[in-house]
Amino acid sequence: MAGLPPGLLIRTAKQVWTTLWQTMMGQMAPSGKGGDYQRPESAFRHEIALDSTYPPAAHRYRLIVGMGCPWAHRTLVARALKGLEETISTIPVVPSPDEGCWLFETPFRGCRTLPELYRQAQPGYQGRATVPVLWDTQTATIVNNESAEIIVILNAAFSEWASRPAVDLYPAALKADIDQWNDRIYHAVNNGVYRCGFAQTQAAYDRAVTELFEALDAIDQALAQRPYLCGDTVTLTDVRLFTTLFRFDVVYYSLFKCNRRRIQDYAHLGPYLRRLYQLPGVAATCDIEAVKRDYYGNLFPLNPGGIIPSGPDLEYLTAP
Ligand SMILES: N[C@@H](CCC(=O)N[C@@H](CS)C(=O)NCC(=O)O)C(=O)O
Repeated sequence: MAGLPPGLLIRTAKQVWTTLWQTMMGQMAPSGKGGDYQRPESAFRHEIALDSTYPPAAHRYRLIVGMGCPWAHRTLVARALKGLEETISTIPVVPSPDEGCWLFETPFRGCRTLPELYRQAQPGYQGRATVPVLWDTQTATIVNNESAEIIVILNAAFSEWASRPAVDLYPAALKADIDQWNDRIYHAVNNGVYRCGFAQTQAAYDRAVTELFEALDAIDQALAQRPYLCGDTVTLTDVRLFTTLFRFDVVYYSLFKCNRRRIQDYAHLGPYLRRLYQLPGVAATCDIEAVKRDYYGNLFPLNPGGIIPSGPDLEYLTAP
C-alpha cells in the first residue's frame, strides 16, 4: 500500500498542528496583537487589617499553593522567612494535565477543583482560578489571589505569631528602591520568562528574550556591590526574584527558550541564588521534582510528548 507523499504529509501535519497550537496557546496564554503574552489581572484584592472584615489572627487563614508555581512559591518563601509555618497552614493543589486546572489533593469544602472553590467564593466567577490563594476559613472566601500582595500581607500582618518577627522584608527606608526593582523584575524577569515561553510570534519572543537578559545582566552587576538587591538584608524583591531564578536553569532555560545563559554561569547571580536557597526555611519550600513535572508534564502545547528531562544537576545550590 502506498503511503501519503512525504511532502503532503508534512504540510498537512504542520497545518493541523499549527492551528491546534494557536488555539491551545490562545487558551493557555492570552496574547495581544503582536503575539505578546498578556497575563490576566488577579480578581481578589483584599487586605488583612485590624477592624476590617479580615483581621490578623493565628490559624484562621490558609494558603492554597501548587509547588511548581513560582507565584505561589513567593508566598511560601515569605512565610518561611517570617517563620509563619505554624500560624498559616497550606493546602496543596496539583495540576490536572487533562482538565487544565488545579485539583485538590483531598477535596476541600466539597470541591475537587480550584475553579469550584473560586465559584464558591464568588458565584458566577469566570476568570482564571490561579494559585496562590489566601483563603479565610471564617468567612469561607478568598481574601487575595495576587502573590505580590499576599507577600506584603504575610510580611506585615502576622508578626505577633511569627517565629522570626524581626524580619522585615519591606522596610520603609527601602520601599522606593524595592518598588522600583519589583517593577522592572516583574516585567522583564518574572513575567519575562513567560513572555519568552508563551510568545506566539518570533518578534514577540525576540523582544522578551532581549529584555530578560538585559535585566539579568543589570541585576548581576548590581549584585557585585551587595549581597541582596536592595542592600545587606533580604527584601521582597529578593523573594520575588528567587522563585524565578530557582526555576531558570531547570525549566525556563530549555522549555521557555531562555537559553542565552544559565543562572549558575553568572558571576553574581549564581552565588546569590545559592545564598537565598540556603536562608533558614527556604530550601524546604523548593520542590524541584514538582517544578519539572508541572512545567514539562502539563504545558502540553510547549511539550506535547510530556517527556520530563532528567537534568540538570542542582548540587551547586547546596554548595557552600
Ligand atoms: N497574578 C497571579 C498569577 C498567578 C498564576 O498565574 N498562577 C498560575 C500557576 S503558575 C495558575 O494558577 N494558573 C492557572 C490558570 O491560569 O488557569 C499571582 O502572581 O498571584
